Amino acid sequence: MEDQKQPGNISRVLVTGAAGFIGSHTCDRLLETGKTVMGIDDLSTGKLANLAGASGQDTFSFQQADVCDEPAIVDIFVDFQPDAVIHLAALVSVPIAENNPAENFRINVSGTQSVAQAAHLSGAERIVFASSAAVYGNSDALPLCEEEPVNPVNQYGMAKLEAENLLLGYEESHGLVTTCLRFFNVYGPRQDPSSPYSGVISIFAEHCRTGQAVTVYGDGHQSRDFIFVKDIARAVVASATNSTLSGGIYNLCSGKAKTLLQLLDALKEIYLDIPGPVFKEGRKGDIRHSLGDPAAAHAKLGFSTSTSFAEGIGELLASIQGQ
Ligand code: UD2
Repeated sequence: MEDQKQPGNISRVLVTGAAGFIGSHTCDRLLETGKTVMGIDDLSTGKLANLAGASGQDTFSFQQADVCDEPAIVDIFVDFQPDAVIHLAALVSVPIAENNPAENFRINVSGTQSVAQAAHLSGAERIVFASSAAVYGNSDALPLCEEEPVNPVNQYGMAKLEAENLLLGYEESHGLVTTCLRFFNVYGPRQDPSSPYSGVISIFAEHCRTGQAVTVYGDGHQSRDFIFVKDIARAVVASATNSTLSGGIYNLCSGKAKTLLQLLDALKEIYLDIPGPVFKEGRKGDIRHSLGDPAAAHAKLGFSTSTSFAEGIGELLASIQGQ
């Protein structure tokens, strides 16, 4: 006999981009909270090694699949019957999106369309989407609250905004409760430092560990609101699995900004002999300052960060020691 879904009981969660940096921490967190999890990933940038902890558990399963392959995705979703979907699969690099707009659109917009349709057809109640602070563009109204007008200045931000609207359309048409979480700059263990397009903290940490000079694009005074990946995973899981929460759009941020030069100073306290940075021209599509207001996520999702910057950096550095 087929399992009957019980509204409001979120026990089965499907995660796209499961083998990625944020996806794998999200799977770990879901499993810690007793959920049955299906991870999908096309393994183009994600790694099975990130799922080493999850894979050993009976309540976890994994399928290699591309979110843009809608028939395959629909089959997987309908077969698994998720109560909630967490959509993290994405092209995550601002400069890669800038240089490959069609690929950015294919993955970040069309891929989201496939996932929304599959979530709808499989009868999922809720979907949580990894949106981005990039939708705000270069606003001076810092810290940014969710009511701030959106004005993306790069292809990546435009695609994330399009995907938000697409999902909110599914909520309107089909009642799929939708939470768009606008991630600020996420860092922590498992963020691949080997790509020049990875997050700046991971790249700088790896360069410092191996004694190489870092490259600073621009003058180094640009600032970011950095948030630790396990804090993000906690917020994502709560948004997906707490059926008393209504959907909406929320910033996930720390509410504190650091410039790249301040980040380097923090690393210099740990790696005393690192060579000075090499300065290069600023990246096309780069935002100057990014700082979020975490008040709405706190008030409506009950979320606040629990990892200080020093603790987060410490955990990241411990994870890359001896690699
Ligand atoms: C990050 C996210 C993006 C999106 C956005 C939200 C990553 C990889 N990107 O984009 O997905 O959520 O935040 O606004 O997590 N930089 C250097 N040297 C380096 C690498 C970077 O100077 O070796 C600079 C870069 O030019 C930028 C800043 O560091 O000014 C941050 O770059 P990033 O790629 O870590 O993140 P961002 O803000 O472009």
